Amino acid sequence: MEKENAFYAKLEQKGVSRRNFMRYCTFLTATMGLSSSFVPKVAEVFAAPKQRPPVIWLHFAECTGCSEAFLRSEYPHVDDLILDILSVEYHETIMAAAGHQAEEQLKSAVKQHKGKFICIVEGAISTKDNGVYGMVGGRTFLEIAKEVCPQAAAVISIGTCSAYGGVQAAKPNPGGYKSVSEALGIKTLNIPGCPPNPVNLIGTVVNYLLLGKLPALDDLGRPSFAYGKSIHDQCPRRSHFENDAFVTEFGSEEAALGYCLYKMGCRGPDTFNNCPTAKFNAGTSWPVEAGHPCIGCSQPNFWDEMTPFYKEQ
Ligand code: FSX
Ligand code: SF4
Ligand code: F3S
Repeated sequence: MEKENAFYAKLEQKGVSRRNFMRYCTFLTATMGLSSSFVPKVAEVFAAPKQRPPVIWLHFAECTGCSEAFLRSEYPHVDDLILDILSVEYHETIMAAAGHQAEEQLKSAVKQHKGKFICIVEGAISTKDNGVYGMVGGRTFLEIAKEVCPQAAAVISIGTCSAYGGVQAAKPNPGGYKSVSEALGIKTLNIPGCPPNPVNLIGTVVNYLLLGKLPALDDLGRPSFAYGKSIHDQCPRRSHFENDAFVTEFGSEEAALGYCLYKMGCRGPDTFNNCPTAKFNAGTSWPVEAGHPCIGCSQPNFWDEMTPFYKEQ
């Protein structure tokens, strides 16, 4: 109880009321596909954590948009999230250490938490010519990943680059870039999206802390709670041409269809993610709601297969 009170006092100090925090937990619980009876338990994971799994977060070839999206998650403030439910041992973007000191930190964290840490990987890995086209601190991404990932309890590939290769693996792919799973020949839990929605990573971690296991995955290694439906199946614009009332309102089926972005090249029918319900920026909006067609950023090979963007396929 004391722990919980301290947590809520800390949130209040940051301007997050208990009511807003509970609203966030309700949203997170629904996103995870759990019934509302789990809301208090989800809140407890944050307010009175029983364990803080060590996390080692690696950066390879990417734009850091995945970390940026995560660091901008609205509730709870990321420092609470990181400090209270995870023990982040290594993360190049937010750690104080740099240079050799950072290299040392990685080595000692892996040694200390061998077999117990969650390895979150951002970015793709160069495999051509022994991976020489992508290096950190004089070592190739491939070498670092081969050393660190097999020692983790679980490897989470965050972002389309890490999950499927992303822009680095787009044709002609001169560096022989591959996803973490392909480059190492291991199974990873994939949270694609360029960038992915932070709530899908948080939902995955909370699922692990709450139920003691990772969430159910589909055949592309994605948590089904987030990637089980296509964008199109959940899109509010869809109703405009499928709903007779809207067709009447717009005057004709064609006019109602104009409200849908399919003719602007929307790839929503071929893309699986929960953007229409999870949204971005604290639930403000998502691409199609903002008037931009979905470009398929959560799908494997989207740079090759979904392009040219803005053209009906
Ligand atoms: Fe890739 Fe993440 Fe796209 Fe960027 O680091 S999924 S390029 S948003 O940032 O890996
Ligand atoms: Fe489907 Fe895109 Fe049209 Fe929405 S805007 S209904 S996702 S094609
Ligand atoms: Fe990406 Fe399409 Fe969602 S472009 S962010 S999967 S709407």
